[in-house]
Amino acid sequence: MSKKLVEAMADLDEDVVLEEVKALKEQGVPALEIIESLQAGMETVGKRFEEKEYFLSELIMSAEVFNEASELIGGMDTSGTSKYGKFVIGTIYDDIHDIGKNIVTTVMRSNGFEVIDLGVDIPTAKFIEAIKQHKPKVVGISCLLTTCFDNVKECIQAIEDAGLRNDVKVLIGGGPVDEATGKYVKADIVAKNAQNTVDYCKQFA
Ligand code: B12
Repeated sequence: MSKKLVEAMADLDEDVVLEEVKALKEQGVPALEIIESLQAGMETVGKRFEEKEYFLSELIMSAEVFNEASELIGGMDTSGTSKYGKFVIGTIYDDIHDIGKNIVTTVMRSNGFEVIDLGVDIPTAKFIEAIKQHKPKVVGISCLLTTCFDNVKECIQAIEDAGLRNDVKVLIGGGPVDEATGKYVKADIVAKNAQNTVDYCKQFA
């Protein structure tokens, strides 16, 4: 990890973030490693927000800096033909966080999956419709808010009630999601990052 990049992201120092991303890219550091540093910086942003050192404006700013940095990183080839089948992903309803979901989408595509990205604030019915239409082996639900854990639980229960639970594995992810959350919402697996997602989904390809 780049300490300089982690700190600059945490401090929302846009110029240093972009400078450092450029430098790391030139040194040949892999895209996912650069993202890891940015993500670590975002964790500090979150902590500072919790501690009321940062406010909503800083959260918004952090998303802008992160997205600019991601654009600069680029370099993940998503044009290849899909060889591993379909993966449906979306952020659960009442939650509009999408940075992590978008990274997972990009990395899955670059690893040969056909990704159907439903977007953010996705109601249960839309997940069910997508499972029926696309018949993916795995569906991913992103959730960054603890207040939305019950929404994820309700969504997974509805997938079961629709008689689809044996057809798909349900993978959940997002900052505050852990093993206990996975058990609570009855997901099959919890993914900590995009690479875990790729490794897990390849088993069902
Ligand atoms: C940026 C940010 C925002 C931005 C989001 C912009 C956007 N376009 O996404 C904005 C400003 C909109 C925002 C709003 C809010 N936010 Co906010 N936000 C963050 C912050 C700082 C970073 C999130 C992020 O993008 N991280 C970087 C990405 C790369 O990491 P990631 O999302 O975790 O994703 C990785 C993995 O988790 C995994 N992953 C993610 N999704 C998925 C899905 C699947 C299927 C898989 C397999 C893997 C996977 O792979 C990714 C890559 O490795 C977090 C702090 C944090 N520590 O997460 C708070 C945080 C999530 N927000 C928080 C809060 C409270 C809010 C607001 C309620 C604030 C408010 N008062 O309005 C609103 C809620 C809006 C809503 N209804 O959704 C809290 C949630 C606390 C809690 N206990 O639930 C946090 C934790 C901050 C904090 N510590 O208090 N936020």
